[in-house]
Amino acid sequence: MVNPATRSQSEFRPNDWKVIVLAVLLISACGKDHDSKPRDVNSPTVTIDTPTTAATFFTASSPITVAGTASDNRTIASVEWSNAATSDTGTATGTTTWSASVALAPGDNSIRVTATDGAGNMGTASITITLDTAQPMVTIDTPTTSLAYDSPITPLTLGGTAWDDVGLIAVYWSNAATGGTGITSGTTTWSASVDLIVGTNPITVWTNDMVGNTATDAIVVTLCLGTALAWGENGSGQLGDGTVTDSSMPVAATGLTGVLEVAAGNLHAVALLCDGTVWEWGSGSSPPARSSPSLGGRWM
Ligand SMILES: [Ca+2]
Ligand SMILES: [Ca+2]
Repeated sequence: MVNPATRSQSEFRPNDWKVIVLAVLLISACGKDHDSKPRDVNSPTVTIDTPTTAATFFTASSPITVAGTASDNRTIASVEWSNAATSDTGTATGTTTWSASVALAPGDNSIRVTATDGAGNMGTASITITLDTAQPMVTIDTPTTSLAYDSPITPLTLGGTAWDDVGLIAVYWSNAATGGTGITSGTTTWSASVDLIVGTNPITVWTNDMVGNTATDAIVVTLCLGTALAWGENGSGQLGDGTVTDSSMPVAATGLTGVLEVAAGNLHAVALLCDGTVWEWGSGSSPPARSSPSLGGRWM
């Protein structure tokens, strides 16, 4: 074959142009392949490290700094955040190491961070940050809402309620007289069985919310375990032991514990219990002539 370049124009044949055009196209295509990179199909990775690497966090203050890192096989173009609770969005400062100041709404804030590479691939990370704005509350309701109570029994069941805007970790109790302390059953409605010693028992109940705010309530419980003892003539049941038999030895009035005070006449007796009730027995009580104590009323 004769080289077209060495032939005269009159010797140029139509197929020679096809050869030249193909050669130009090949050179052009080879040049383009040499300059371009494969398309980036790898998404960035983004992590939240501050305020925690955990999925949830509780705080008492707003705004809060959210920060972390991002990485990509090529480059990170931007890191952006959004807060579903406030509908706020923003661009973080930095890319591979980034941070943002995010305002919070009371309660749960679902925050999403999105890192985008130069090809538009995205990677995301999320955290729920809960803003706790209120102090908790706790009250003792059982056996009384009063500041003091005389108990005829031990252990004594204390109970009450507690509240917080976000959540309570637990409700605790302590008895300064015994050194005893514990966690109650339940939180919003709680109860505890507390051991008492004879005498005064200063008892404190407290609770903590998720960010460490504390509420307390207190009661002083006096344990009285007294009994009523008597001896002598018993013809009217005035000894209260359930018989009408005289006794030269002290006998206990049946069924009475928590006796605070006793008063006696010739043929009858009355007792004030530390729960505030008054019991009577013997002649002249109402109904008359009972040999065992019966409930007569409540001391006012
Ligand atoms: Ca990428
Ligand atoms: Ca709270």
